[in-house]
Amino acid sequence: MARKKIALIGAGNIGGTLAHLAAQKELGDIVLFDVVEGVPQGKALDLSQCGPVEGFDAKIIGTNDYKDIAGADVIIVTAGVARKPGMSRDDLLGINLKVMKAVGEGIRDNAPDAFVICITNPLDAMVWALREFSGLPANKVVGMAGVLDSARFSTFLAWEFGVSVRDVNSFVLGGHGDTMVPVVEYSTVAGIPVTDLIKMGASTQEKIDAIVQRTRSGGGEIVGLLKTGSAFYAPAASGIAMAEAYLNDQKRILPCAAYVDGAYGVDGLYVGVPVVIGAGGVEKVIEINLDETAKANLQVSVDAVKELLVACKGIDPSL
Ligand code: TXD
Repeated sequence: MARKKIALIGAGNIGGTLAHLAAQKELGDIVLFDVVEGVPQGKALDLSQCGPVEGFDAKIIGTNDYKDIAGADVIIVTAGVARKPGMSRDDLLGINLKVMKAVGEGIRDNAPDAFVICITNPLDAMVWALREFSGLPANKVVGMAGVLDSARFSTFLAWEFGVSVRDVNSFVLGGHGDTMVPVVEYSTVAGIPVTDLIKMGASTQEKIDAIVQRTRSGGGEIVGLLKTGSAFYAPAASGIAMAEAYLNDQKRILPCAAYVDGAYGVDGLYVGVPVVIGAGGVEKVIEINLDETAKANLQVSVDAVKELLVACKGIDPSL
């Protein structure tokens, strides 16, 4: 059986980390693409030389030519500009929209059968634009945000309860931004809802509220510390989890920015919801019952995404 092919568009911090993780897990051969000459080639060479030490066989090449992504099974897009301190995700809109146009056309012309995972910010608008520009079916284009946001939520919950992160399962809905909706009712520790743990005295409502807030601004906290860029280890790990779910037909239920038409009262928008990812791409959007507060919060998030799309259409009338 031929090896799978993973194309990574953008060879920056996340792109390089994605390449390393994909190689370590031997998900397939890897093509690292960037517009900057030398960087993808240099990173590919460096990463290839990890092979003998770490014991992986993946072939890794760097390129500036879209033709090299031909036949890719999975494409992960991180191309664009990352947030600098003081810059909101939305400030990135104009710059990264142009990038999505070039990337979408590159995918359309060279690898239209791929499963495409978008990571570039502002995520909910960029994944929508990438779908539009590439023309791929909506179930084959998905955005990574929820896996990362819920990983952040789970990390903070595990610290609060003093338990292993493996026993925490947390739930985040909505857009990737300050309006995201961490849902405490559906977040559990070893199956016990966090709301019950508060009643049992293991934490307080105030502490959990603070964790929800820290999760919402989790990206900004790291930008503020790094000063020269944004988070990349956990974003890359999250993108790889989604790629593995597709490549290995795992039917994993992951919170992703997926195309929602009908569920949650959303009509034709990319928004963060739990979905099943398997060999068919996004195979199903899972609609859960939300209480009134979560519903209202989700609506705020949906409205924020809608505003971004209006702004995108203003910038590029072809959308
Ligand atoms: O949860 C999430 N979705 C995110 C999103 C979490 C963290 C960071 N997130 C966003 O990912 C971030 O705001 C950025 O928009 C992307 C990529 O972040 P990264 O940290 O990898 O940024 P870098 O290191 O600046 O890398 C971007 C690369 C860089 O090498 C550029 O030369 C390249 O993108 N680039 C391009 N590649 C291909 N084609 C075009 N047009 C292009 N323009 C820039």
